[in-house]
Amino acid sequence: MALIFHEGFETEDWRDNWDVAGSEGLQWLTSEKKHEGTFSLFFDTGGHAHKIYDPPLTNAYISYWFYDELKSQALPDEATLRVWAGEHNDFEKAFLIGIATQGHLTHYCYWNTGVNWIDTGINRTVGWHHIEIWVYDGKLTAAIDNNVVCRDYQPVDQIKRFSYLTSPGVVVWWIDDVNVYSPPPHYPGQIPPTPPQPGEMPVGLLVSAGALGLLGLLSL
Ligand SMILES: [Ca+2]
Repeated sequence: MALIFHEGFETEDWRDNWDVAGSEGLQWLTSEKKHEGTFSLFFDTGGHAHKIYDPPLTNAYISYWFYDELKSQALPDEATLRVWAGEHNDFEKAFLIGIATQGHLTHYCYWNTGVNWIDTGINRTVGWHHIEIWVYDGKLTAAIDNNVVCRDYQPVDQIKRFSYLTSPGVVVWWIDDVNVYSPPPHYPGQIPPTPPQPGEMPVGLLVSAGALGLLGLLSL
């Protein structure tokens, strides 16, 4: 496994690592909420940030945390993480996950173009929630709070871009501790490596920590 990107939103130069084109001033660091460290990134309505991978990632894992304050309006729109393959505006090859009042007001949802918003059945609650997305073997699997909600979704076979977006007039949210690995440190259903926050640790230390975790399991 290799950690290829980490963002804890602890310094103002976070913008150097992201593209916020078109929504400058709609997201900012705040200590009001944080998953780790002192700050998280607050997204006001209409906020947007994304990363581009060229060439696209074909064997990768995205992990991040978001804070849901449960305030939303019953509008046909959403706050989402959008994971894209193909071209940037190709909804045929996009996967979206998060808060989607169009899909369900009190559950988290994911979206794909074939069936539109899908209710995960997982209750929205106030606090931090963990999203994990794997793209490997030409398909996508996603989990919320350790529950796999979408498995082996095939229209998304690579990550060309991933985005955070809050649609105008809908909801706000906070994001923290974004990690991108390629290849993934573990796969759906496998026990995650320890420690769970790779932070600024060198890859060599991560491997050692994972090996120690495995040894710990074997000794049980
Ligand atoms: Ca942080």
